[in-house]
Amino acid sequence: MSIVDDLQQLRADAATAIAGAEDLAQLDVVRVAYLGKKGSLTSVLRGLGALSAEERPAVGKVSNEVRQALEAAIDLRRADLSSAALDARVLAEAVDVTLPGRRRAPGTSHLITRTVDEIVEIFTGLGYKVAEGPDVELDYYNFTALNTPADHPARTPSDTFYVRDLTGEATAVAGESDVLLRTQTSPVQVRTMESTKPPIYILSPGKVYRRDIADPSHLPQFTQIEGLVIDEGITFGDLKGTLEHVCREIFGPERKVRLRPHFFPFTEPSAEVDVSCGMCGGGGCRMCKGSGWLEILGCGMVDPNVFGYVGIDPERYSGFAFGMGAERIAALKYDIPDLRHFIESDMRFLRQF
Ligand code: 2NM
Repeated sequence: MSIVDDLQQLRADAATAIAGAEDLAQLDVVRVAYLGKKGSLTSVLRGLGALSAEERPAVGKVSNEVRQALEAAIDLRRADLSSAALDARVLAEAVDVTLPGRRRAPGTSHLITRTVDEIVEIFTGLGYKVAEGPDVELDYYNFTALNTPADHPARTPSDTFYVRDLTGEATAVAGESDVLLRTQTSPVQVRTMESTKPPIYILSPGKVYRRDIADPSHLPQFTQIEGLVIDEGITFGDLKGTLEHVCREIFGPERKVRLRPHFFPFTEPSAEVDVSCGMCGGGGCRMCKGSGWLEILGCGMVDPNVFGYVGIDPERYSGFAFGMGAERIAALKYDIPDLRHFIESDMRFLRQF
């Protein structure tokens, strides 16, 4: 075998090895094995010294051709493997931009919040201002100034949440307290009458607290909306006209409104207001328990005794007041059979509204 044969054999072997390299690392191993300082080509060329001066140039030429051919083949293979590696990486790291994202349910206002807002807007449209006050109240503002007798059942600890000072720093008699969670928003109106000269046209929405067990028609905490008007010459007719307007705004223009005599300590005369049943149109059904009417609020002319507590002259001024439960209004308007739905945060209920 001549050196030229060796070179041709080496070229063929290297070509096979280059083609067989599966990645850039393997290709580099092949390159070092054939073309490196201690590689096969170098060892073949060591035999060059044994050749005659005539033979040497031809063999040298072939060896250069073999080196160049192998270098070219390696470069070509390297380019192929690099682009294959890039393709594989692109495939592995690919993100499907057409996949839909994870949707977040957008939040909405609670139905009670929206009911309060709606009723507030009806009254602000009539010129009323919104008045607010503390949830933790004094017995004086919640009961006494509202003409509620000392022995009234609503004042007992079984009906009202009293706040006791466990540090003993407050002046309340041991076991008793003049601090409570308001049972109505009327104390806001007492505070307004105390601090503001008539005319007064206010609406006081807010949370109130009563020691009731939650059931379909009672909640221990609910949202009350009370209104108060004090001006010269205010009559029961103004009260009736105002409430008829508001009831039709809330429930729709086709509904009828009626007033029934009632009693409240803070108003005289007092009445309860019914709206005709929207489910049966007044004929009687399960919704209105056969009566054709739904009770929606209490009202009356402010008792002169209340004026006495807040320093308003009953000879010059008269006024009316009313109160309604937002949960009850919403339940009647949207046919919700159980007030407890409003405080349970069950998404299956909340999503309906
Ligand atoms: C009601 C029913 C009737 C009422 C009375 C007063 C005040 F402060 F003027 F005396 N505020 N709210 C009132 C009257 C509330 O709720 C069912």
